[in-house]
Amino acid sequence: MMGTVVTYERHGSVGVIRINNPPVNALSHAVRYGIMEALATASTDDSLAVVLSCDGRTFIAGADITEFGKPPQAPSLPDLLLTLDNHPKLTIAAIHGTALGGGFEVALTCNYRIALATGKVGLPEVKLGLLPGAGGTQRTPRLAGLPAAVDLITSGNPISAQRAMTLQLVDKVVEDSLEDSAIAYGVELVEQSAPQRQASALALSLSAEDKYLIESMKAKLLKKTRGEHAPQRILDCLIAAAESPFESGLKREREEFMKCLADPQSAALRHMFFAERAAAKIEKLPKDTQPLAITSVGIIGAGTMGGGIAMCFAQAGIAVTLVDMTDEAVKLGLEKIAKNYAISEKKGRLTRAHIDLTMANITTSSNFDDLANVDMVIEAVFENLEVKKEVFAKLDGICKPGAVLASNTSYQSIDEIAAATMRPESVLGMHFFSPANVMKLLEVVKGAASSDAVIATAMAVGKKIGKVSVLSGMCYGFIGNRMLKHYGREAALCLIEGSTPAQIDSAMESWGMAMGPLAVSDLAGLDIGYKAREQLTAEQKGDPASYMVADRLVEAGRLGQKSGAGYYQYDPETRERQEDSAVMSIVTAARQELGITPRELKDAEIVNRLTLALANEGAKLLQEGIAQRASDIDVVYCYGYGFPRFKGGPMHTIESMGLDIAVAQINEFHGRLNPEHWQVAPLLAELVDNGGQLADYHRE
Ligand code: T1G
Repeated sequence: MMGTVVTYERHGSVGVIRINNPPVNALSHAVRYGIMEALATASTDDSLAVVLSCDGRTFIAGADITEFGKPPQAPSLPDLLLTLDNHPKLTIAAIHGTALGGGFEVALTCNYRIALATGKVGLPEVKLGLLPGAGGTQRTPRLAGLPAAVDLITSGNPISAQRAMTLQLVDKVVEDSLEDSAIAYGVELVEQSAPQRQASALALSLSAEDKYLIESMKAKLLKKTRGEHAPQRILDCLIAAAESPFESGLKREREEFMKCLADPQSAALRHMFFAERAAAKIEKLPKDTQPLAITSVGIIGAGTMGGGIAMCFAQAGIAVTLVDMTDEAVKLGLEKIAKNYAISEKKGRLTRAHIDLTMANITTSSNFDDLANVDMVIEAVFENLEVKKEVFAKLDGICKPGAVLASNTSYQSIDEIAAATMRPESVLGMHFFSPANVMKLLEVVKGAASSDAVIATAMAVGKKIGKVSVLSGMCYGFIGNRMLKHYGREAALCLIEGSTPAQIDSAMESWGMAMGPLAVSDLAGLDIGYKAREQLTAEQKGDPASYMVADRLVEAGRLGQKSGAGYYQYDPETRERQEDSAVMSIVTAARQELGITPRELKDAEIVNRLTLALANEGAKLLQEGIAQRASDIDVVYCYGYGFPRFKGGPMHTIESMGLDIAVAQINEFHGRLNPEHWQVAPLLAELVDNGGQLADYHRE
């Protein structure tokens, strides 16, 4: 009757509508159609109550995101929920796994909700640039009150079944036998002549404090989300829920939902949802490749990076041996980790019990021999190739056969490091981003000899420690830092051509970057680039205009935040950045030395140059096979470099702009700026010529 995705069967006086649409029971057209049919059957048979439950690992986890942008197919979810809301029988949702988005909206439309204790509920639409478009903004506040609804819907984070019950969003929580319990619950409710409670019929008013809460949330979210539209629209829907009858609130919600669906920000965020999942897939890796089991890890180097990496593994329950050259160095490293955790505890992010458990996973040593039996070693020592080669040669003689030897290097050649060992197949890069215990990106860098199993292992262990792993081929700077060089070059050139640090950074931050490029340089330390340039020839350094100011700042002792001043002056207490006239004196002197007459630059030129410099280099990486797919590059930039997810990453940005427009702009830069910097990536030219898309490009 309803095909295989939805079945209906009777259990005594209770009808059970069961959904089986793996992997997450998304509300595809077939599912919506099947539920509608099952409700029709249940409305005329002699059942007294109807249970809605799901097979597999979770209750409905939302609308089918793959259907967005395609022609709608009846019944729509709102139509289905209108039928459900007015169904003649008592309806009960049986929740397990993660009842999310449209799935939770289905449950909220049922008269009652019973959940497995391990179950979670949530309305994560905001993470897709959307809002609950099937009554969620109208029913949630009626059941749980406005403050809880504001938090649940604007954060998009799931809550436990227990918490949901406290908020009146779930009526009963059971430890097991969910479907049987739901059937028994139905019988019990019928016997008690329980009312067919409709959330839509509940009254809601807007108190003065609720109104204040919503207004203050509008301001807070505008700042926090850097201009995302969905959170603002959600708050408007919640006000409508409190100020108007259900039907008109529902109508307003639909209008705001359709605006979100058409918004480029949502297209970008939905792109990122699938991009993050695609990044985990390694093309050409045999399907039966088994990752090695990693239960113990050695970290070499107890500095900032090594300590942060150690925290990632310890928090995932993996035994860590933190090694450095001296006991003193290791002791300092451990103290820094403990201090980091104390700050998290003070902020209420972690409990002392959790911290003690995590710290118990970390042992320390100043003797490499203690790494003889670990499954994996991650080297995080000084960024010098010779030092790294010595470390790997030593590890090669100590670690057990089959141990994975990874380097956290940002630039150095994995192949040269691997050649220092007798096991190059076990060597690869695992490039973390500072602070390693916070930043989600992990670049897994494949050496020429890295085996499939070792690559699969690094990708899997990355996921286990909560990272988003992206595979990179071997080139100087891998994916992220190779592109960053061009981004930084354009920022430096905009400065010396006539702009100021404040204009460049505020232009990029207003556009959506978490932090402007010059402020980022100050954070990382200007001396790092300075030291790297010292090892290069004049030719390798490129156009002096692209680094003269940075050099002059370092030579003036302005290393960035670490010295209290760089491109900006930093308040010693708040670390707030302030413009500093001394910097513009240095810039003016450099302009004179180079014979550059300053001109006015518009913010749009700054944004275009920096974003197109990234995407153009990204297209070269893609064509060289360093990145597997364009969306991997977007994942690298959104998870490792503060690129706004609501722009979808550099490659999605130019795809949305139109590759023909992007190429025309690059050609305009080629004609007006330094032509060596603005050579259109051959792949972009090819795609414009044949009308192709970056999203469809796969290197043969
Ligand atoms: N639609 C289509 N496919 C989905 C999907 C969805 N909603 N959710 C997951 N998938 C796919 C996913 O792409 C992957 O595919 C596989 O399922 C496993 O997912 C009207 C408008 C549920 C917590 O935002 O948060 O309802 O890669 O790898 O880590 O108001 O998936 O295997 O081919 O993530 O165990 C709202 C999104 C939609 C939930 C499971 N719902 N999903 O996590 O597995 S909008 C969401 C998740 C909406 C209504 C609005 C997670 C998960 P493949 P996975 P997981």
